[in-house]
Amino acid sequence: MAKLKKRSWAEPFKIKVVEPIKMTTQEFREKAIEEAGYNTFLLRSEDVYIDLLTDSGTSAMSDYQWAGMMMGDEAYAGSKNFYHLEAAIHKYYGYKHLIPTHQGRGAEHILSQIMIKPGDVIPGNMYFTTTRHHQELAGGIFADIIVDEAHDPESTYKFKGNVDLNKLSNIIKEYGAEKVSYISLEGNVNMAGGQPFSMKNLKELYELCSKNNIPIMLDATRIIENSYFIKTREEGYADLSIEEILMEICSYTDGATMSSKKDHLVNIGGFLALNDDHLAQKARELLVVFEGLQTYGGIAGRDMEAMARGIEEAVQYDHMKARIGQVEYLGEKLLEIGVPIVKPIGSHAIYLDAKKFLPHIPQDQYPAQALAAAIYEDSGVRTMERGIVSAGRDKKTGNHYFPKLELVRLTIPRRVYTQAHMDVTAESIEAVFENRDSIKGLKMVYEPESLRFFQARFEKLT
Ligand code: P71
Repeated sequence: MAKLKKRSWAEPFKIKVVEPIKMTTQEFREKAIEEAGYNTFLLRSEDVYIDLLTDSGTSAMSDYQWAGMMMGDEAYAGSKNFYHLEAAIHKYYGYKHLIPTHQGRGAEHILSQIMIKPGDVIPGNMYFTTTRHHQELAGGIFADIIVDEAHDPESTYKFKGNVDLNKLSNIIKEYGAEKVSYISLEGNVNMAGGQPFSMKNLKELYELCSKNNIPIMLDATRIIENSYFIKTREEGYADLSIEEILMEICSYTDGATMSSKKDHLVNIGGFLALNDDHLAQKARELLVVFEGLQTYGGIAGRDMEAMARGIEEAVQYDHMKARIGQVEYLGEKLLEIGVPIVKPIGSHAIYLDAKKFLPHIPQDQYPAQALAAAIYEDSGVRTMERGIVSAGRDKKTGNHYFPKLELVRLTIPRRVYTQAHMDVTAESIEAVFENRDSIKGLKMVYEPESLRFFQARFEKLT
C-alpha cells in the first residue's frame, strides 16, 4: 500500500437528520432569477440548490443544542437560560454585563445610540453594512483604518484585518480624541474577505487607545474564527487553546456586539456585552424599548440555551479545523482552476474577485451582482454580492461609493454541506468562468434608500 502522505481533516460529527433539497433546470433558474430582479436576496430558498448566500443563522445545530431547546424557560423575567448564557459569556469572553438582543444589529443599534454623539467619528477596520448604518443613524462618521493590504485582493498578507495605527493617529489628530466615540474593531473582517487581525496588532491598538482614553468595541461575530487564525498563523500562539486566545482578545476590549448567528452555531440571537456599569445601565434602558426585557432582549429562552451550548462547541479546536478546512478546500479548488479569489482564503467564505472575473463590465453595471446571478443560473448555487451595490451611496453627494473590492461571496454555513457540495460548487464556478465573456452587466431599476442590496431590482443590459 502506498504510504499516506497527508492526514486529512474530517468533520467531528456524523449526520442524524437530513433536509432534502430541490434540483431545478437551467430554464427554471433563468426565470426565477429574472423574477427576483437579478438579486439573490429575492430568490425563494426552495428554488436554491446549494445555499451559499450567508453563514448567518444557517448553521446545523447539534443534538446537544436541540436537547437544550427543550429546556427553554420561557418566563418573561429571569429565565434560567439567560443565566446559562451569562455564565458562558463570563467563562469564554470575560465581559461583565450581558445584554441579549434579537441579533447582531440590535446590539449595534443600542451601542451606537449610547456611545455616539452627532459629529463623532468611529474608526473601524473596514465597515460592515449594518454596523456603519447604525453609526450613521446616531450621527456618527465612519472612518476606515484598516491596513491598505485589506483593499488589495491579491495581497497574501496574513493579517489583513489589522488596524493601520498611523491612519488612526491621523484621525485622532484631525478630530481630537474626545470626538472618537470608540474603535469599532471587527474580527475576521467580513467585507475584506474574512480576514483576521493579529494579537500583536490588537495589543498595539490597545496601547494607543489607552493613552488617548478611547474605548475599543469588538464586533465579535466571527471572533472565535479569528482566534483560530491567531493560533494557526501567529507566532507564539500555536500552543494556546482557542479559549485562551479568545479570552486574551476580549481582555483588550471594553465590550462587544455579537451576532450569534455565526460563530455560535444558532439560527437566531445576539448580544451586547459591556464591562462598564454605567454604560450597561444605559444600554438596558434602551433594550426594554427596542428589544425586550433585560433577561431575554428579543430571544426566546430556548434560543438562549442553544446559544450557551453553541459557544461551548464553537471553541473546540476540531470543530474549527473542519469548519475552516472546508472553506479552504473550496478555495484551493478554485485557485487550481485559476479563478480570481481574495487571498489568503478566509474563515467563512470564498470571495470571487468580480472585477478580474468580468473585466468587460464597468463597476456601475454591477459586475458582482451580474456574476452572482450567472452562478445561480448555471447551477442553483446562491451567492451574495459584496461590491458596489452593498457599498451604497455617499449621503452627502448622492453618488455611489465605488469600493475597491467588487466581490461575490460564497459563504459556507457551518456543519451543513459536504465535500461533494463543495465539488459541485467549484465545477459550476469553473463553467461560469469559461463562459465569462457572455455575461452582461445590469441596470438598477429599483433602489431602496438604505441597505439597498437587500431589495434592489435589476434588469440585464443587452
Ligand atoms: C452576513 C451577515 C448577515 C447580513 C447582514 C447584512 C447584509 C447581508 C447579510 C451580519 C453581521 C456581520 C458582522 C461582521 C454584524 C452583522 C449583523 N452578517 N457584524 O455576513 O457579518 O448581524 O445579521 O445578526 O444582525 O451574511 P445580524
